[in-house]
Amino acid sequence: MKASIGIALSLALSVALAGCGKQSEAPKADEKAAAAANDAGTMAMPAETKHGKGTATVTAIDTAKGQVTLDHSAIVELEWPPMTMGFAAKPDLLKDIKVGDKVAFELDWDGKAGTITKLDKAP
Ligand SMILES: [Cu+2]
Repeated sequence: MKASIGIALSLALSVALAGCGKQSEAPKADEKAAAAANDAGTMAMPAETKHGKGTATVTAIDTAKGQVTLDHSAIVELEWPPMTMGFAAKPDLLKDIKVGDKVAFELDWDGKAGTITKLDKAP
């Protein structure tokens, strides 16, 4: 019982890792899913949304597109190492933030893209 939960958990974590930032090696299951998705038009594979939080330095902001690039520290909830990557963010969250700011943030990760749900200047 415990072993199978552990295996399921590590599988879920490797999927999350594979989706984060890099797209070098797609697992075979993903290729099949992609082929199936092509057959079904624009249907995407359902993915569980995960929530994570961390700290970062802002490296770029695009309020028009609603995007922010963060040089973030490790995010334990998503098993992510530190890296720089872009996230979607509502313009409202970005209005008091500028490049170079240290921030504390929370995000939703759907397996492919991250959306910032909370963004505050770090004290
Ligand atoms: Cu990342």
